[in-house]
Order: sequence, then structure tokens, then C-alpha cells
Amino acid sequence: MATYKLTYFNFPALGEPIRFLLNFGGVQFEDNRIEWSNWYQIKSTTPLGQVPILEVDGEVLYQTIPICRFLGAKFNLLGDNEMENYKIDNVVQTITDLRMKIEMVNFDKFSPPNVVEEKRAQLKSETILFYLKNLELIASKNDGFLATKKLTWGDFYFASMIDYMNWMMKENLIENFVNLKRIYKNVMENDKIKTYIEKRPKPQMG
Ligand SMILES: N[C@@H](CCC(=O)N[C@@H](CS)C(=O)NCC(=O)O)C(=O)O
Repeated sequence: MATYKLTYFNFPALGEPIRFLLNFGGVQFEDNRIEWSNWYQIKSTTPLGQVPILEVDGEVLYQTIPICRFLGAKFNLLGDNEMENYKIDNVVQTITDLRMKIEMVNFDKFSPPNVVEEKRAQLKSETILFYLKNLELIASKNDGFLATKKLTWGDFYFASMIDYMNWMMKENLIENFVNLKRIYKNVMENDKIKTYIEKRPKPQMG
């Protein structure tokens, strides 16, 4: 049986889709939640100076999306053909683009507070709606799933990233999106994900 060790900080963000997928897959894994105080020792041991990394039988995997796709393949969560796999990659990339736009504002430590507030307002009134409408339209064609008409690794990526983006924006971004809420609920009400969420350590991120 393969051995898995995930190294990430003790918060959801980019580690969480990987944790969701490992829990869904039902495999044992070491959930190595590192402290910021140890980070600079660990950083130099990682391929790109960043986490998450996932060690599979000692081999180091890095970059969140390829790791998720790898686990999707392991746990039967890919599409059925090239077109479906493209559609999964496509929604995952769209979620990532939105996530990075929100991060740029949320973690902006250099602009004056009023400028950051203006950027947040623009995110809320334009950018977020623009991206979520695109995803909602795709989801509306897929019977409760995001990218294709069945559960894929893209659904897990979506649900965990919605939590992270909600946390950054301090509101439920999908409140008015019927199909996106359905997908989120499907993932969060999966027995394995529910069990994991009940027992996961309290994150160190407010
Ligand atoms: N492209 C990478 C980005 C990883 C990344 O940004 N990791 C952050 C935490 S979310 C990190 O390691 N930050 C610490 C640092 O860069 O020193 C991925 O998708 O995995």
C-alpha cells in the first residue's frame, strides 16, 4: 500500500483540497501541519521553497493542482475522456484565477487602507460575480456537479477553495448561486469529508 505524507501549514487554503481528496480516497496519510516558526528550516528542503508538498512512497510531489489531479486519478475522480478532463482543468483554473485575485487584495500589506478597501469593493461588485457567474453557468448543465455530470476532483477543489475565499472575503460568496451551492453541499455532506471536518485541527488563521 502506498504511503502518503502531506506537508502544509495548519490552515486550510492550498492544503485543504489535498486533505479532502486523501480523506475521500480513504487512504492513511500523515497530515504534517507545520508551524510558521519552523518554516524557514523546512522551506529550503522543498523543491520550490513552498508547500503543499505530498510525499508518495518517498517521492516528493509539489504544485497543488497537479497533486489534486494525481489524487483524482488514484481515486477514480477523473473525467471519462479528454474533453471531460479539459473541462475539469478549466474550472479548476478559473477558481484559481479568482482565488489569486482575492489573495492579491486580501494580503496586500503595501497599499494604504483606503486603496485596499476600494479594491475589496471592486472584487465584491465586479470580479467575484463575473467569475462565479461563469462557474454557475457551467454547473447549471451538470446535474449537481461542477465540470461534468459526475463527481470529479474538481468538485473537491471547488468546495475547499470556496471556504478559503469566503474566509478571505468574510462572506458566503456562493449564497446567491443555486448550482454552486448544490455542488458545495454535495462535497461537504459526503460522509468521509464530514468525518474529516469534524475531527480536523483548529486552523491557525483566524
Ligand atoms: N504554485 C504553488 C503555490 C504554493 C504557495 O503559494 N504556497 C504558500 C502557502 S499557500 C507558501 O509556501 N508560502 C510560504 C513561502 O512562499 O515562503 C501551488 O499551487 O502549490
